[in-house]
Amino acid sequence: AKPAGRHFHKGRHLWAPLTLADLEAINLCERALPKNFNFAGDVLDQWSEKEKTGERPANPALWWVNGKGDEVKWSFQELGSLSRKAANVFTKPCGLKRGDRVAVILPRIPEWWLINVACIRTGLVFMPGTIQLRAKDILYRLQASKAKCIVISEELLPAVESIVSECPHLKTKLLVSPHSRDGWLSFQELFQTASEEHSCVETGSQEPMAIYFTSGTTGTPKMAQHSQSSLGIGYTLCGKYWLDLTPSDTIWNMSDTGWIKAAIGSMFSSWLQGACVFVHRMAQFDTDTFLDTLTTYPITTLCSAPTVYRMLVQKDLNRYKFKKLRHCLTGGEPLNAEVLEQWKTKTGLELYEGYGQTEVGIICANQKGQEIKPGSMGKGVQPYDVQIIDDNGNILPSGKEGEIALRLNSTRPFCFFSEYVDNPEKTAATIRKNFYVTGDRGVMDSDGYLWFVGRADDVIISSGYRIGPFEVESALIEHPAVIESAVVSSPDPIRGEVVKAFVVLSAPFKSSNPEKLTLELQDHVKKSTAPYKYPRKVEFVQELPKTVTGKIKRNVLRDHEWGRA
Ligand code: BCO
Repeated sequence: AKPAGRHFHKGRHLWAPLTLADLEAINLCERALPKNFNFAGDVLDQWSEKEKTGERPANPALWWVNGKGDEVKWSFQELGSLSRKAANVFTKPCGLKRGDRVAVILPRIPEWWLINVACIRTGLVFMPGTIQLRAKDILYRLQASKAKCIVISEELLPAVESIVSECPHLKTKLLVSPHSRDGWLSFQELFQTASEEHSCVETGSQEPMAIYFTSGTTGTPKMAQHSQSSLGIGYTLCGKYWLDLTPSDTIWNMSDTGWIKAAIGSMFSSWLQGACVFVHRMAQFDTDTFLDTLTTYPITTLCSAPTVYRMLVQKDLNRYKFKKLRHCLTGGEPLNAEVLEQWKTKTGLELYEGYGQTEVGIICANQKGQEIKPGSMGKGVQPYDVQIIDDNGNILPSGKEGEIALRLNSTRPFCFFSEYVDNPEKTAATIRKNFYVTGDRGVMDSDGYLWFVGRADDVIISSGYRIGPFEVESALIEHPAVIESAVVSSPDPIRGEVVKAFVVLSAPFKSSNPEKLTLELQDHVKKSTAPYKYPRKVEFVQELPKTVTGKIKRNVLRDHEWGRA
């Protein structure tokens, strides 16, 4: 394959920039990965140039609103100069160096985008986290990653201040707030005086770019590390064929900044295609505000979890005339065929489902122009070869249920996560013969469409969140009423599935009022760990089903919940 990218040539420029066609060719394995790649320098700065020459329409790169009248609109040129200033904040007063890890736990504010791009410019490894994280969650993330810096907004100050003394590696605490705080550097103050001059680091294509914490059945979340190219190049085709974006489009991707879906839909896929990323900072999700936003702003492309569409189809959608909406997408959890049909009937728009994971991105989808089979999550997308395999790594024939897997060639695809940091065993456990196994079960039909069946393990997928039962059980056991618990999924008409806890009570609590105690336990979990994980259902039981060796049989409880007992 011909090497892509920075080839030297005569003339005004030292090198010819990578074109979108080069990036597509790399994704299609028609060109080799360049040795160096930097999303800020090689993609964002190219769109700035295209703005200057009029090759890109006058559409912002980022359009942020908060519903209270505040608005931010940045072109790619403004994003470029502002993120260079932010990059100088990191390298100069913060003293951070290429490869250092930075925990970025911010709500949907424009600084989140600036800071991520600044990290890319300086070769810092950003680690996004949802602002729902609690002190214990943050402590674990800072300790496990040995992060050198944390960036937060005011909401998280008490939680972070309660644990920073236990994080010896943390050198810099950066606060994004109009107010200053003792012991914290003020991002705003440093940003005001920072220079706009900054040379983008020539990062290697395989150099780490980001770490995402992802929950499993057991233990604490794993650190899935992505490279400069896996996120920075690997979403080119996703932006083009699934999101169907062009530089004239405006995409509203609803995901919280902590999840890879935000990186995919609100950064990489969208900006690779030069589209405008629209952001609404809704303090609390609300269907009326959501629908009003679609009628007020020229959003062409909408991406949201199926739970959101399930909530929206309950509304009288005839009352709303969407300004420019033409393409709707969904992912993060399975979409019901009925919701797809209702959305189409009520809005006239198709709903294109995509399926993927933090580790490998979008691997199958209903792409624009492709016939949709309601209930199916579409076909495998290029360059992935998606198959259904058995426990021994053999491909199963169509119609047979097995594990959803990706065939590996001799080298690991560049768009994969690089590894679970410091966890070679769990990294190795994702490989079965010559396949990467997703941990999800599914069926492929004779036309190559994939149908989701469920998790192969105990992970709960609720409202698009992936929730590890062990994390919820660990929070519950901290409460004096709980002797032991088992946490499983339970069906829910809106959220697909919800977290259900079966709890064995300690003697002093056995005669407590069950409703009151349920609320107390729910409140306790919301305080102990990210509230999205709290058990929406609680059942008090005398004992839990166990194996002869004493291991709790979550599967028995789960099957009972789903009527499969
Ligand atoms: O529903 P409740 O009110 O009982 O509880 C909610 C919140 O009120 C509560 N909460 C939040 N902050 C709190 C708090 N309680 C106390 N103190 C606080 N500080 O906790 C519960 C959180 O649940 P939620 O986040 O589901 O809230 P909500 O408002 O119901 O939002 C609904 C959705 C659909 C907007 C939300 O669930 C959502 O955004 N889901 C999508 C998640 C997502 O983006 N997943 C993608 C992951 S990446 C991926 O899948 C890879 C694909 C390649």
